[in-house]
Amino acid sequence: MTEIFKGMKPSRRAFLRGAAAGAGALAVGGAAKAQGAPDPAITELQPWMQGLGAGVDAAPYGTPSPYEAHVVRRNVEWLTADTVSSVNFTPLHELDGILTPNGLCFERHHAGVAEVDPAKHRIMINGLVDTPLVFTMADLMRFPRENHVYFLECAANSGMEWAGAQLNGCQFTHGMIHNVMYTGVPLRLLLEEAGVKTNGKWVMPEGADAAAMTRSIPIEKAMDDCLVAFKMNGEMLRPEQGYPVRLVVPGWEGNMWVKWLRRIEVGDEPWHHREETSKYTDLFENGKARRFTWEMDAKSVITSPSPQAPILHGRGHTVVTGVAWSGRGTIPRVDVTIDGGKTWHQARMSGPSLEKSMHRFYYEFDWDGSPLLLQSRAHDSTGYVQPTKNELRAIRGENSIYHNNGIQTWYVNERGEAENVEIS
Ligand SMILES: Nc1nc2c(c(=O)[nH]1)N[C@H]1C(S)=C(S)[C@@H](COP(=O)(O)O)O[C@H]1N2
Ligand SMILES: [Mo]
Repeated sequence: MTEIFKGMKPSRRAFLRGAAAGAGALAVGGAAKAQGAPDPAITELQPWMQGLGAGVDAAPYGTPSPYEAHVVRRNVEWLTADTVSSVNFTPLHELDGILTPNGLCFERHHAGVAEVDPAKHRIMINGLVDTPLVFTMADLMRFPRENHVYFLECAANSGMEWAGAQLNGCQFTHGMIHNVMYTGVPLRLLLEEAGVKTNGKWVMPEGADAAAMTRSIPIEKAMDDCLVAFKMNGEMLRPEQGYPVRLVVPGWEGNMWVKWLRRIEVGDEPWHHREETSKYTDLFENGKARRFTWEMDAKSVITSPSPQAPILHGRGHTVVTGVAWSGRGTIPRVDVTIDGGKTWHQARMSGPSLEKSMHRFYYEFDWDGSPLLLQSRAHDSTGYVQPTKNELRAIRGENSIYHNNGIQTWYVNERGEAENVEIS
């Protein structure tokens, strides 16, 4: 045993011993097994040790190991009557760190994925500007560009949970989010090139897809941190994410991040289009609707353990992990509870802490095998604390679809299986 763990820190050695001792009949890794029957994973030559592997020409564009074939975007059947105007979900329970791999970013389209030829794509700036301009992709790439990591969350993320605990998995309850490094040109530079007239107070980005997605964005935001982005995680945008160019509206609801961006109109008032009147507004109990709710409030979710990621190792040292984000800044702190909120523990934040980006947290504890009620609670850099679902309902009533940032609860039973529940 000392041989195996040579070089490891004492604290780690201690908990592994503790786990082996406490687990009784449960198999808890090599240390316990080393005394029993030989482990064929050690004693036998595996096929991959006995022959040459694939050459460097086997996969000019790499894909994950076949053993990772379950790590995919998924639909919710009753939300996907029509796959063209639809949504799928990021497998958050399989991911770690803060970046979402390009092939796993959830998709939301109102008229399917437009297949745009970049050579025939133009970006127009018109309306209340001194000089209306048209850019090719090559023109766009001659402007100074910037790199930023931002989350994009659909305002409808967790929308199905307003009525109570419904979907079994954080992929489905929270997977309308991705977190990507964008390369793009600040929208401000393009607007300055065209020259915004003094009465230009709003901009309206428009998509080149059949939905011709349009939203009204105040000029202050357009001039602040919006990007006209063409790359994600280093490579050109995926068609699903708006190839060859999309608008990035940091911290604000995903609907405003117009994909396949073809035009930006400058105006003196908002346009009141479909996506900011009948959709993406919050209807209150008294029949009034809250409009222009652009910012995404601080939110978090435990990604493992969770319904799709049960505890398989039995009692003992257990890693709880999840993500938190805020449209208003960074996440200095996340609290985790394993007993439904009776006691809270400050989680360990890990990795970069970036504005309007996902943050990764961990909480490690010794599981005694009794049922758990797992929750996480985000604090953002403005001092805001993530509310409970009932706190939200008390203010917003029962009509809401969008902007559900309430605390999520997973019930974990003695076998380590997790389920979506609510506690009052
Ligand atoms: N042109 C266009 N832009 C669009 C959409 C669309 O259907 N067409 N959907 C919007 C919505 S509702 C969301 S949540 C995000 C989703 O971005 P994603 O597909 O990269 O996840 O794109 C937004 N931009
Ligand atoms: Mo959305």
